[in-house]
Amino acid sequence: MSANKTPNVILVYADDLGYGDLSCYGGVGVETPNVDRLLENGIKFTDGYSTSAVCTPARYSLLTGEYPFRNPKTHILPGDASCIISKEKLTLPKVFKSAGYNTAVIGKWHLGLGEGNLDWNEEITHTPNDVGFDYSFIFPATNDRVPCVYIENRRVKGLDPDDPIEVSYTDECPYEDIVTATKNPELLRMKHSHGHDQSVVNGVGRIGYMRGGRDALWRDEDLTEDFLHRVKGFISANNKNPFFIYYALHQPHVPRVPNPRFVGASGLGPRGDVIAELDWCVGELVSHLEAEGLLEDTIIIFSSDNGPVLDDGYLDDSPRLNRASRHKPAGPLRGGKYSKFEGGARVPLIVSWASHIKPQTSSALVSQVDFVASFASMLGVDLGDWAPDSLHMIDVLLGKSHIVREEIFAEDLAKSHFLRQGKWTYLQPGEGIAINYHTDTELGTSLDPQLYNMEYDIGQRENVAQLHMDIVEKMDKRIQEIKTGERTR
Ligand code: NG6
Ligand code: CA
Repeated sequence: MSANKTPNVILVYADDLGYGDLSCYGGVGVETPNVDRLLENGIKFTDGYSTSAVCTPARYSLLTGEYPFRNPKTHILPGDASCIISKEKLTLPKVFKSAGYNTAVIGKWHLGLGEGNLDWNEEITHTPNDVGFDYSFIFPATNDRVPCVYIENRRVKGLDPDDPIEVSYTDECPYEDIVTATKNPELLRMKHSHGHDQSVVNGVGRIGYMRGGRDALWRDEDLTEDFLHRVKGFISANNKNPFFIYYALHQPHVPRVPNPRFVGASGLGPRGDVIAELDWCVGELVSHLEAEGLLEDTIIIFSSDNGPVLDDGYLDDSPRLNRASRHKPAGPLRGGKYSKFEGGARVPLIVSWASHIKPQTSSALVSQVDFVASFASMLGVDLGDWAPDSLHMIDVLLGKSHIVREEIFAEDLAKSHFLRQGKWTYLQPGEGIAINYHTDTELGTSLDPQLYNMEYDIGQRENVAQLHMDIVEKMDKRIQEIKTGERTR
């Protein structure tokens, strides 16, 4: 790479991939050779975090550099929610754009579209294209929420105007003429365990009701190829100028419906098979960059939005098969998706840059909220007052410095927080259920304060709060300070 050329950046962001789901993170019973290979020129962060144990808030922080609590709309959004990133806000793609990059988001969005009462048959006025992406090819929310269509830039892709789409998230189905999982369970090829009993699309029950748009529906089996194809196309079209791609994979989120080529690939059932599919995508991405002569000019970041879950609402046999093979999606961590324990927001994080980074492991505390400020500092972009929680950590991310974040601050599904400072992790006390019996997740909720020493208790088994009330008080005060302050940067 010539000295004055800025590197391309591709952020590969998995959905619900756990700390124990990659072989390079010591995952038992999984093989992810392509992700592992990123480490031949990459850093494996052992203490990397998103800001939330669920998707929308984690992605909000990733793209805006602010903690989710600053925007009260950062909950798991329905498929017809308005866009929660305002148009004027500085975002990660805007940082790249102002440095001359072309930017794209391809994959899962889940940050809302439009400005309320969205008409899916018209141009959409508030899309990723309004918050910094030159090109977008997304599905609106999750692969288990309607509408099951792609949005390319401002329009539903492949929509027949004579078969308009309607979407509803009311409790009762407002359309008499559609198939629902409750009415027509015989049409399901994958049964639900909880929720997912509304519209049936492609033989799978979903959250929300939709009618029409038949030509525009995606097939779960094709999502991977459809996204990968666009990623490759965007790379090829931009091989002469710098680009940023937010490649938001849908795996291994439910419903787990791999392409037939990956059925049975893992021995762990559909969840393992879609992880094999995800790994294949990373291999394809790297090969394509190589073929375009761009691998050495491209930083690849690999991470996940939140921790893992086995039964997230469909009976795909994941709990039994994972137990049988002793695969633990969260590895040594306690809890998982939705949880305030480490399994919720501590995720795999790899930064790879061929011929620039030597293989290494880092235990630096790093948060995805820092990507905005880190790339701004790499590119000389002034943040002004935006991205109030994002720290300049580019040298840590590229393995050139060990001056690290002093604290990690993240939330669970219920928006209760945990704070990590050095070896200590403190979980705020609060009301609520301790275990989600649907997903079989320990949520970390307790009326008692919890303090864990991460140096010898990564599995958070021994609450030592009573032995260190001074630390508990100090950390609790710090959480209040963060929540009442305007910024942490
Ligand atoms: C939950 C869904 C779950 C998943 C999650 C969002 C039910 C019973 N559960 O409400 O399946 O879609 O929302 O996941 O409907 S996330 O990764 O996008 O945060
Ligand atoms: Ca997720």
